[in-house]
Amino acid sequence: MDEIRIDDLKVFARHGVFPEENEKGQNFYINAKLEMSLRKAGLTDELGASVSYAEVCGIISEEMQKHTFKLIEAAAEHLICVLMKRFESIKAISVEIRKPEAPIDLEFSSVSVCLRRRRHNAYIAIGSNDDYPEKNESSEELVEDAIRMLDEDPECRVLFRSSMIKTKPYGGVATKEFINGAFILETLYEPEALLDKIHEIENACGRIRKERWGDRTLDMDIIYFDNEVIDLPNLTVPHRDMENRDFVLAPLCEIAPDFIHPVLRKTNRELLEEVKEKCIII
Ligand code: A4P
Ligand code: MG
Repeated sequence: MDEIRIDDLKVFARHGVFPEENEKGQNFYINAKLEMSLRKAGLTDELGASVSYAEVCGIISEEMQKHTFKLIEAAAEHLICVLMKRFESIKAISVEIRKPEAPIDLEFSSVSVCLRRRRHNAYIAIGSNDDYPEKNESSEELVEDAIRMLDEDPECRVLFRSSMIKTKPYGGVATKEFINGAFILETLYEPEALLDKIHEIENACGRIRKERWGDRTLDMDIIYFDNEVIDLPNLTVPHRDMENRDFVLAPLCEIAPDFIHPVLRKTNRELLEEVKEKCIII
């Protein structure tokens, strides 16, 4: 991947754990690496086909001064989110923040953090078959709320979403009808961090884990994460059993019919055609 690099951009700002750092301020030095295709800019010689490094420097300087973070990790994370939102053509960003005047009573030249984030596409199935009386919200409203909460997260953006369908309960445990759908989420989170985020939103929407496959106010499952195959104790991707569920595959086919299951090597459309037990009712 091509790169635009910015080295040692000097910014006077007030980040730090100690109150005197927030009051007095100090110099920070920032390195940024923007990974993107520069072929078009190289061929056309047009700035519009690239990203203006002057604008990037301006944004970094302004954001570093506008906020006061305790940690340079948080400052770097924030810079990455802002730059990724502003420039859609950037595929990945590394930001290094150096702090040569950090309050350490020993001889050293600098301390620094370096963060790298890249865009991923997560394919999420969403479902609900219970309302949330505490918030006076129906299944339909809970599903909308959850999608909005993810879209509003600085590290996420909903790219495409399916329509919502009503389905009969699958698995023999849940009793009420479901609302089901799917969406493609562009995210800077790595898979486990995305799972944590999803659980946080499920909890905010009144999810109580009583029994597996039972009635629920909100359930979000990571069906695919790019083309990755993940086998961790708390996360299996592609989602196990998704190939047997038309309530997952039908919405997925609306938004990504040709996406290929990285293990079964079949498209969503082919998988849907093979599902035996149909439970879509509308
Ligand atoms: N987990 C592992 N892999 C994943 C993944 N790819 N995405 C772990 C999300 N979570 C994953 O899930 C249990 C644990 O699975 C999580 O803690 C996570 O670490 P859960 O959401 O707490 O419990 P659950 O949903 O009851 O279990 P499970 O096995 O995820 O059930 P499903 O697969 O979500 O199925 N019928 C209709 N018509 N529509 C539905 O939406 N949903 C279910 C639940 C049953 N019947 C349904 C529907
Ligand atoms: Mg689940």
